Amino acid sequence: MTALDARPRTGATLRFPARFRWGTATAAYQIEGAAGEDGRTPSIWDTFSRTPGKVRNGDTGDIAADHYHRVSEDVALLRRLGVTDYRFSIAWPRVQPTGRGPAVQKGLDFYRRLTDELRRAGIRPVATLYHWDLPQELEDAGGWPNRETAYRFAEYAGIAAEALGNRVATWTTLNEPWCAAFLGYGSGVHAPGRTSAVGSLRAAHHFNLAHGLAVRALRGAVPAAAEVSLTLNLHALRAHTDAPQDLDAVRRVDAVGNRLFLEPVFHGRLPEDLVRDTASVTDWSFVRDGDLRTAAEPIDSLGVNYYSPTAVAAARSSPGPSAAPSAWAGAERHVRFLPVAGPRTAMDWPVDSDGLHELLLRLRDDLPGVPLVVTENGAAYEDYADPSGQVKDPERVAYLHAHLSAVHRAIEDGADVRGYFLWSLLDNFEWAYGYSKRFGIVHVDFPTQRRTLKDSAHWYADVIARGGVGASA
Ligand code: IFM
Repeated sequence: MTALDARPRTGATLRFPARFRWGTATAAYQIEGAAGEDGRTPSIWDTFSRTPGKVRNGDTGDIAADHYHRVSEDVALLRRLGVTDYRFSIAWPRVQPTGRGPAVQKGLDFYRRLTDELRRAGIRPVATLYHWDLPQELEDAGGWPNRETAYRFAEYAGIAAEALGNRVATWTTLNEPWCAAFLGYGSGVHAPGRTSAVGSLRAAHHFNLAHGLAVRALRGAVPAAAEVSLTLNLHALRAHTDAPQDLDAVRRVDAVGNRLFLEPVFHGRLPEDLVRDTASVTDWSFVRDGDLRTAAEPIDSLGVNYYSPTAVAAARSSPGPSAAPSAWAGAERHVRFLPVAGPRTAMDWPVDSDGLHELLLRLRDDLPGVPLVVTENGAAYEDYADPSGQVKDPERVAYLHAHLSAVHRAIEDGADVRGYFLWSLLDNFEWAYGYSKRFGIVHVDFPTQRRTLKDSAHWYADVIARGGVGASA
């Protein structure tokens, strides 16, 4: 019997378990604004977005969706949606501006206010400690390739836990460490924009270490009922053919894109094949005794972010030296990334909900007993308010319907999926794309900061109210 069989069926054709968590997700730098207020100092994204040519249109998160000044309005939106949970991130440079030493109370007060308002609205606060905004001072001291950053992170986790421990229901240590390590320190398309294969591998290891240290700090400070988690953007991989070379290309991408995080965190070991694949770059001597045990501190659930699958084939010719900065240490000279067929979002990402189902079933098989939560899923489209003030986004509704149906199918197939967080509540600062991409189910008119519920927001509110989706969107 799956979790679905026990519940009464009403309205929705595909009904989710009764205690399923319905949420939306955001991140501090993408929505808060108030970049220089109340003691906040620059993060690597403030610096990066001010560096000419790094972010489209020279956009920055200085004002973003001005959430810092609009908490009540935004919690009211969440209440209208009827979400059970809200996932947000805490800005490290707002709470501990230099990444060292005592906390800034005004920074903590903001999150006290937010979590109090959420709790008054009956919404569970789900806080992420790191969604990419490293205090610039720590980057200047070496950033994530420097082991010391992991210890700084654990200290910050302890500060946040002491201050907010009785308010936050679920703590997530890191959001998408693959992106932070490999886009930030490998390909350099994200902050801090460094391009070093060994730097990206060191950063990844220090993220795993920081995660484990933070889990310990959290467990020591938050009530036993609070959940502790980690969110990964796992890659749903498809081999071009069953030829051994294509399967080996998938293995390499899987090693650096997925198993570099899954194996330390759930099994306390490094993927041995990745260590071999990267032997010309590093001997991994930055991994010290005990690190992998620390990374494997038990957690209560795994957060999974999914947008689209990744298709991989073997490189066409035998690998020569690669000059281009890459996010795929150990794989870069051996693989080709292929387009996936089908409709595309405004990010040019393929719409393919089977990838989410495949990923959840893989985790069901690889991590038995680990509850899963889809902590991000959603799509960007070219949205605008029409003359009547409505924002019609049928493609997003279709995307969400397909992906929620895929989650439902995964639960029917035995995956222990406990919740779904839609990315994103609000249109926001989409990193290197600036404000040119809109992921929100609430439209933000940035010059006026006026919020308008898109059709998808009304649709999602209906899904939550009915506890599931219909057979079609
Ligand atoms: O906006 C991002 C988010 O910050 C992390 N996950 C992917 C989203 C869409 O690109």
